[in-house]
Amino acid sequence: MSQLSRENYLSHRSANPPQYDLDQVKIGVIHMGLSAFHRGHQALFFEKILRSGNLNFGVVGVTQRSSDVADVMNSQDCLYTINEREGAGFAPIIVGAIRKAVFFPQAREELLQIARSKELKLITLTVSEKAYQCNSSRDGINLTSTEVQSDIADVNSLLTFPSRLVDLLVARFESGLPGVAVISCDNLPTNGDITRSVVLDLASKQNRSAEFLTWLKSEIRFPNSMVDRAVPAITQDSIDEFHQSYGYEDRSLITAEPYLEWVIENDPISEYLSPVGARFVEKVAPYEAMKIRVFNGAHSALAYICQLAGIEYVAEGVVDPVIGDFIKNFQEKEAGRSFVAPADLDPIEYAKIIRKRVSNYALLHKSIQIAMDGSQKLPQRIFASTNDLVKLGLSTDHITLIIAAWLRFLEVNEKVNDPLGDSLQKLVRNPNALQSVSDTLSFDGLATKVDAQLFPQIAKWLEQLRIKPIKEVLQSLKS
Ligand code: CS2
Repeated sequence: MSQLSRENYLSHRSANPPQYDLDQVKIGVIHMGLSAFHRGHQALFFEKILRSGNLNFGVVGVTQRSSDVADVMNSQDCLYTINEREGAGFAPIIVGAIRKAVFFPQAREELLQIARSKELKLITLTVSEKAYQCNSSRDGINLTSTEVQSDIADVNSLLTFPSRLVDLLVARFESGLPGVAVISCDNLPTNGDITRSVVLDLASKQNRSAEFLTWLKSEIRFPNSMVDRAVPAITQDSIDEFHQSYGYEDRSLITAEPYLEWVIENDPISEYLSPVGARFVEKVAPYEAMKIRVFNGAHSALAYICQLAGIEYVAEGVVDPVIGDFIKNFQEKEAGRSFVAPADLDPIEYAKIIRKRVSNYALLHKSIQIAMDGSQKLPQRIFASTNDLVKLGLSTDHITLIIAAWLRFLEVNEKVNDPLGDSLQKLVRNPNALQSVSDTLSFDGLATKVDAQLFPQIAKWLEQLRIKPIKEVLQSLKS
């Protein structure tokens, strides 16, 4: 059998296997949400720490909804490859940093033990935007009263990521050891502040002791962080192609772009993460705004435009003259002007680099993948910029067309991958475009509401998208 494993990994010399002793690695990190993004991004930072000779940064990766990803990881001793791709270039690295992969409901006791150990330094999260919606200050999926009131020691009641995180933090508190940092790596502005309030909210709803709540506030750090690297969902074709080239099968293969960035608010953990390339700054907010509005905003825009134009990969969309031009203008004239940029970054230069990165066809980043969960992504990627542009008195021509493209995407697809999909699709399918826009964008579950004075402008675009091909509509903006 040629599947990657402990027995054979060292023989795959051209895939850059780890040389440190896997048995000596201690678990220093609990990561919740064993996503491709975690494996392609944060795990690489931990791998670099291990490769530098500090073996205290092994990761236990926790899956939350099913054991599938953990099962595949375990079938190859938690070893996997990140294959960086650009053009015809390949740069694989076999990663050993994730030393354990577990499914929370099956491994709760083991995880509590790790939370109580002096080796634990860090908890990281990639749980996706929608998982934070249980914060009572944001609408959406609320914790049921049964979850809050039931016996919290019962693993069956630990259904949401915040309840599991609180569970781990209670164990840490009871151990009497110092607190740790909890770093959210999801694409949300103020992701650390949001995590903190979700955790504190839940802990007080659960009537946790005053001592625990005080400890939580003073000992657990929630630095905000900005993460950046395109890590598309893997396909069987990429697995097969890799197998052909490197002579082994990796069912947990990750394809990623070479670009890698992690900006974190100043925190003692910088002692370990800064030497391996993470950047520590006093305020993450301007970097996060740039990343989410100018990169992710453009990414989502491309996703809906490509979907409406029948284009499978965003890399094809961004190099199309009409679509590429539209995205450039959106980034330069609108998204990039909607906030105060970090002092060391020029939005126009930044946007140019983003378009170049997105044109990396070898990533095979599908427009349908980026289009998922629009109701969870657009509030921070598009709606926040829209409202800021109105406040600043700047043009909203492109951004309103992007919102209309999302609405049209909801309208024409039978089913979309979005937790609010069904409700929004019912509202959007109204022959009266203005009514459609106003009902959909006013839906309760959307965390940010678009300024209603723009509804007629959005409706005008939607009317056009209902009768004309998207590229013709984009082009009309030029004249
Ligand atoms: C993408 C992001 O799927 C998406 O919504 O926009 O995952 C994007 O690739 C990363 O944020 C890049 O850092």
